Amino acid sequence: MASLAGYVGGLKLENPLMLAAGILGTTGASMKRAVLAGAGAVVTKSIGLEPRDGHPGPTVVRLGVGLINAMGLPNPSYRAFQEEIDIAREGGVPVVVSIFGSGPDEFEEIASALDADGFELNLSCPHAEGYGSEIGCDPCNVEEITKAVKRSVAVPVWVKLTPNVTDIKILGLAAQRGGADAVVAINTLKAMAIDVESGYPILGNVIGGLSGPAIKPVALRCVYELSGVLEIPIIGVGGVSCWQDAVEMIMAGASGVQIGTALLGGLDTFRDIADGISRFLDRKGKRLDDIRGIARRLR
Ligand code: RRO
Repeated sequence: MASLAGYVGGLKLENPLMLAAGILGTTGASMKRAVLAGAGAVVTKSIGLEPRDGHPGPTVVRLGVGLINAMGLPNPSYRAFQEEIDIAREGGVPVVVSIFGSGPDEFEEIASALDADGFELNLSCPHAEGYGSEIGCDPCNVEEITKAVKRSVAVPVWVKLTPNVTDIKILGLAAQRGGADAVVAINTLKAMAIDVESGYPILGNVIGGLSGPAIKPVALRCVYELSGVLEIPIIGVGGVSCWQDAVEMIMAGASGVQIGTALLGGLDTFRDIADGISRFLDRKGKRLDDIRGIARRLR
């Protein structure tokens, strides 16, 4: 079967499929499960300066096309997280820590205190006051925060971008100017749901982020647009549920692919998708490098 090994955003991976931030990434044990199931790398839940309970419930609405969450950055604080990273690292694949903060100083403090294989800067959570996309939709912030973290760590730094802007390319270029080793596209799309019997918004926070199959075409478009302007690698994420979705991401220009919501259907998803990609490459007589960005070259 075709090898899927290669470098993604400065990390050597056995395969380009990763656990996306926010799913199963709070404990070392759950991240190790993802590794055993075949993940080439894992990204943790986003970790901040202080412990947070997150938004009031309900925090998740399940829809036919995916789900809307408004978890609200619940996390134990970076001061209580190194042990979980160390347990996850026992799995033998890179562990990338997703971090959030209100500005360059907070990001720097958190990143410089943790020992990890890489950092993913969350500049894109769509529903947290003062964090995520509230600061990450401004390209100056993206550049400054990326620079600050790059100055303080020696491992790869990825920047996760918000799709809730007119032109995601401007944010990607800002991350690149800041020295990012890769961009990750996309975080969830701003969304809501209403209970028609009562008229109440369903989520405790009213507004949340949509993930799952509904957003895959949006994520694919973002990866495609970014690959037209960036020199740094792009990691595609958003609604990837089967090997064809992952191949589409790679054909749009992605070097790596993260999987999140689809894992609610089981961790076998990692091996199913990896096997599907390998068989596809064998059938076509090609390697991963041959198909990366092919949709841009063929148009
Ligand atoms: O915790 C969350 O509510 C959350 C985060 Br940090 C994020 O980046 N994206 C999202 O949809 N939810």
